[in-house]
Amino acid sequence: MKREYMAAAAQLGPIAKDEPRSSAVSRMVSLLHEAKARGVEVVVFPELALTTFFPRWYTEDDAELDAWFETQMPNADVQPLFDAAAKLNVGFYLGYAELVVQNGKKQRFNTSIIVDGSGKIVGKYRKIHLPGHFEHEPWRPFQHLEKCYFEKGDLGFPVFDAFGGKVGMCICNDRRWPETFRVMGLRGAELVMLGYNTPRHYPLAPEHDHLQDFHNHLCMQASAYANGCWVIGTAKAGLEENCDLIGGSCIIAPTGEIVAKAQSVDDELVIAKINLDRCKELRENVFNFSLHRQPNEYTDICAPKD
Ligand code: CDT
Repeated sequence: MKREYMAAAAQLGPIAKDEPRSSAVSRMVSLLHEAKARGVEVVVFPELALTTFFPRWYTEDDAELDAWFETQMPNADVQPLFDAAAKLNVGFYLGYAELVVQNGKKQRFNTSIIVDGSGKIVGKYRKIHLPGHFEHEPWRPFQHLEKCYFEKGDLGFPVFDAFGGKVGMCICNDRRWPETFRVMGLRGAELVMLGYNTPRHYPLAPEHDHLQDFHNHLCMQASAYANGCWVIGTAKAGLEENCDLIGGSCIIAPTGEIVAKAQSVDDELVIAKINLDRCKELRENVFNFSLHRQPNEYTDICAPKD
């Protein structure tokens, strides 16, 4: 695949609690068709894109929880998305809740995959920075139970050969941590794809609510620049089950500039032409890692947690 092409953040508006996966998938298939019609070859869907953001509700019922998870990928509900990708030759990133049995143990992850233009899965990532809380906290207006429902990802931050270059993935809260991008940057990432579900209201520091859009772009722009990579960040946005999710899906150049941004908090394609060779503007100059980095001075960063 060539190194310059049209890419898109495929933002989704709210997904209702009772909205079936078939409906979310059909909305995404429509976006894939629109992408093709507009010359786009790669699209990025949000985190947990097949369902509502279920960690906002507490349950102790395993069966109720498991119903939000996928045990196979693709499966019958998601197959139309894979079929459309192959028919249209449009690749995609997709976030979903993954349930696996590994080493005889049931494990739940917040996962994303890269699917190429032939409909084949070519990369998988499991979210490492899980935000929120472990226990039911009824004082909150809505729960954020990612720490309770998911395990920390066990795949590290891999970088894949895909879409004409080196592609990495992360998921939502990961984008706030510079280490996420630096590890992928060190592995040569030229494009980082990520999906997010970010409530406007942060119950622990509500005085920051008005800064949610700023912080969203701040962390992605800074990390794109400091690692000389493209970033495509895609929201699930809008008023979902009474929880206001920010939008702001965007495509960010290696210079840190936002080159395309969502205008709505609904289903919307945010499109820009990306050229992976532009990463060199940073990586061969101000962020020439081998010339300028001083890792001996950074050892505290990798000290184990206490
Ligand atoms: N999905 C996700 O990771 N959301 C978090 C919300 C803030 S922490 C409760 C985020 O970093 O956007």
